[in-house]
Amino acid sequence: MKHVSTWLEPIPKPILWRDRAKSLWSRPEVEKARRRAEARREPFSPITQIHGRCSRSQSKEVLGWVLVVLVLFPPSAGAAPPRGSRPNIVFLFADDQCTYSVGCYGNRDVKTPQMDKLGYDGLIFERHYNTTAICMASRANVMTGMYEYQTGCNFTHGDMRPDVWARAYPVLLRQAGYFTAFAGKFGFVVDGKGLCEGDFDMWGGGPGQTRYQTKANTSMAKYAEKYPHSTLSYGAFGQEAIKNAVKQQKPFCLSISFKAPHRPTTPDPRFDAVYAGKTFAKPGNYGRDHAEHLSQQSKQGRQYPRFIEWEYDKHYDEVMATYHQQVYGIDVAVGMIREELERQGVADNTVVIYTSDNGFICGSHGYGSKVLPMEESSRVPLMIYDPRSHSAGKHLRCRALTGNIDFAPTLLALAGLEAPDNMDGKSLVPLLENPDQDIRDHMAFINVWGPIAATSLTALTRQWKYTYWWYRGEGMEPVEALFNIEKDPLELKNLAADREHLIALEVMRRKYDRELAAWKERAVPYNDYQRYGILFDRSIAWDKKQPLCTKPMGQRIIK
Ligand SMILES: [Ca+2]
Repeated sequence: MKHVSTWLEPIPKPILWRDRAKSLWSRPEVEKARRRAEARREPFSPITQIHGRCSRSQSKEVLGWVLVVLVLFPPSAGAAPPRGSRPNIVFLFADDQCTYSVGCYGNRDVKTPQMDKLGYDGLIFERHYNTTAICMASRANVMTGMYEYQTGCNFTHGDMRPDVWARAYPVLLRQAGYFTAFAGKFGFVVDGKGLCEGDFDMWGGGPGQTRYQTKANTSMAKYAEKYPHSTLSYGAFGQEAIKNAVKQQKPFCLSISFKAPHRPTTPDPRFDAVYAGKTFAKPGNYGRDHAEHLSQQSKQGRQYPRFIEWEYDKHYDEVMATYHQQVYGIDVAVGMIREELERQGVADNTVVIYTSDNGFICGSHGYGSKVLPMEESSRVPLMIYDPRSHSAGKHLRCRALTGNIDFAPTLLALAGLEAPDNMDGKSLVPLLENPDQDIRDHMAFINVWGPIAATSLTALTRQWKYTYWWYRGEGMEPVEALFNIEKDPLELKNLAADREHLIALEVMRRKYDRELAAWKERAVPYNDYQRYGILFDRSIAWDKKQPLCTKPMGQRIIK
């Protein structure tokens, strides 16, 4: 395979001797000394710190190169502007990207060198979920730190209210002095404000699904000549935003929401060679043979027919090649952004987060698409690199249960701000220091989109996943699903009827009830979030639920 840079416009590189000096600075003994000094909260001087830890010749070599760099690049020319202890934040967000599209999550068939590097530089999260696995609702979760029943925002339910947006992370960070930039699919509108362009210092966002053709995205059109496909145009936007923020000497929060790999499949043709003719290993739960133990309710939505409609059954390799090719484009854009952080001298003070708004089912259990609670749909990649943290560079993985509601509190914590009381999520910053701990016992996964029979609430813990499929009718009866995700991540065995797991079942029922109680207590009184407090209740009889099922769900255009 060709190296990534062969497909890209040449990016200016530092000249060779500067690279050499940088490589000396990154030697393990120098890095170790730097970390020791950091732990003691002392300024780091490589000249004094490495003395006695490297050989005399190594020390002289380092000193020589340091002097050369200092003469030709005096600190005022390329150094990061003073910004106290507040880091910059880069939040990178894919659309419909599952964990098995990323190499560092174990798929050897895919090429994601930049995503892998980000994960290995930082921390890879193994149990990260979107609390709702569909575009609009998930984006509202991320921005506000709240479950869907508090954002009041999803397709078929309604737009976001201005008072909810007023406590979203971009607003709060800008109020705190951050330079804020956004590009890509905003994903929702705020009543009376639309896309909220005026709440950002730099804007490359667009309405609806946005377009794969860069020139069709009005706010991004200036990048179209060089990057006609939108994915790399977002890399270029990110580079410009970083340069602008550095010029203004402000800490910055750059949020980019890529359109890829959302269907309709439209990969950048410059990457056509990456997966041409490739055969992909199918997941261990691929196909309808692995669907018999899943509820009939979960088969009422469009996910079940899409296994065939989207040809996972007959043309798996071709479908996956274009899917992974779109992810490859994002990977290149991630590299463009990280290179710019280095060029501007701010990489050491910038936290980079990479994740997706929902996962994607590509033939697992004979389904396609998203929305449902199954792992391929609800669980997504999450890599966070905070170069100042103890987990950085140690190739660590975190198994704590985390969710998309955690981003807003995390970004605020990074900026030294307290999360408002309305937020349901928790800061992930403690995990960056100690990935072995937990930040919560359980969390909810929500689906109130699609046919009402397929709606459901799920309780998650680090080990277990419990879903109550409440709907009765058309030959269906309410049914429970219990999966041991730690031992059975492919969800091949529903343990709800297994006598050996009665205790686990009962424990998860209680956690489910607690999540539902929170729903009833906190759900907004508008946009149709109240009735699910009754429909999802395990103790309420069907005859009380049935009248609530006749109410139609909204008529919005669904994507
Ligand atoms: Ca999505």
